[in-house]
Amino acid sequence: MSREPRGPVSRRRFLALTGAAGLTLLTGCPGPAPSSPGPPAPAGLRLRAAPMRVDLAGRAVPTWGYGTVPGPEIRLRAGDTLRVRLANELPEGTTVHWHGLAPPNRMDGVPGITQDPVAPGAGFDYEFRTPVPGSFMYHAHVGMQLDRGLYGPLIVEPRTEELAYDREHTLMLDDWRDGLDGHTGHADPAEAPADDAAGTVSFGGRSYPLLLVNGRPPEDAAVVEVRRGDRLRLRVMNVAADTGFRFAIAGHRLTVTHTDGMAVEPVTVDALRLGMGERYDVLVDADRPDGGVWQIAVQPEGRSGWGRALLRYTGSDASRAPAVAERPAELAGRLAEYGDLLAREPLDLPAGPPDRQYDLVLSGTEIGGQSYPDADPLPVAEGERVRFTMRNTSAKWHPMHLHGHHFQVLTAGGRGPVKDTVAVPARGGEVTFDFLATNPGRWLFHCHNHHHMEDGMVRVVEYGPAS
Ligand SMILES: [Cu+2]
Repeated sequence: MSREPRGPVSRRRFLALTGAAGLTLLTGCPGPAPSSPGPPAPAGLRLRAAPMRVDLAGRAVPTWGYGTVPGPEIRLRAGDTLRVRLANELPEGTTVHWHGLAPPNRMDGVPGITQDPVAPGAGFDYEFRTPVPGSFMYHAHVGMQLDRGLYGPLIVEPRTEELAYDREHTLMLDDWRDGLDGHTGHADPAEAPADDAAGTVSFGGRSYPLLLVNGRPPEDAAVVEVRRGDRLRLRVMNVAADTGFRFAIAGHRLTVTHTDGMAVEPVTVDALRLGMGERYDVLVDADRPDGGVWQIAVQPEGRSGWGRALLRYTGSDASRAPAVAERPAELAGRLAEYGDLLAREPLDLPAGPPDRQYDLVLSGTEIGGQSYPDADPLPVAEGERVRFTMRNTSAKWHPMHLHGHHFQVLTAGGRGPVKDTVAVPARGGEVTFDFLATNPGRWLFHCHNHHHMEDGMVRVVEYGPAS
């Protein structure tokens, strides 16, 4: 996929590295000045997975994480080589999956498919090039480990940034119960989801006591600081196990520029919907003449609960912050739907019908009538144009994620967004996407509701000879 920059290069943009969610891992380097064109090439990054405590509004609860929740931000430039040494200090095996990236198969971090879990006390060196820029995530991919704190943001910057903005911030949205009730995140049969009322948008059925934004509960919200007149870039990422979110900012609109890291024609809306595993980049103009402190609203779809962060104009009185539970009208405003989004650079797919097509019914425990691990591989051959059509017969939405590839969602006459995770609506909802089979190996295709995944909503796309 060609990534030629279009449009003018920003002069006012700079990298607000210190404003990002976590630390930038820059081993052996003091870090760039804010006006630097980009961070130095990362080398020797280290991720240490270990038991830890996370402070939830003054309550320190035990979890597993990479030192902080979210884990440290990893930031590279397109074409760099990611080198991460995973040190496993957990009492069980673990791996890291690079969500949205297309690494060589052996670096994909999926136990039983591409990699044996890294044993307790052992380490593993992940190393691969990252040619495609975008907003990605990394997370553990063993059992329900992701439901703990084992996740973080991974940003690949383009060599030439085409967007103009003054500062940026990453917001990771999560559902949380680790350490709060002795629960380690495994599905509780007593919480088996009941069917929702028709028309309810629901991605899962479990209850989670807290929703976190950048590891912070609503009572101790993360603050995004802006100056009046700033254009802010937000990278919003849903890393939850069981919760889809509606996202909005009181008093401000959102201009969507990317989905799952891939550029779309800009469209201005009031709210986003993010299934688990999805990311949206938006631009926000901090244009309130009176400044202030504004709710960044994170409302779960189809269930109770509430998360938030705060947008604070520098110098504004923090005591003017909105009440914790104040829900802005923008949540019910215009929503960015897939049909609104046009790929800036559609995938370069061969013309004509697909070489191979799979029609897959999503049931909640099965994909295409089979439940993993009692499931056949889905064969593809290198160079093929492959089509997946998914029809959801269940009462929950399913955010379906394909490892190792970007796909073209076939909305808007084939010019829909290029993504790696796509939410298929409940009760008969259908989504079709095409991808080009260019990354040989065995790749997971699964629901990013980790409970549904554990229940069998997993298939393996397996490269083999052409049929
Ligand atoms: Cu699902």
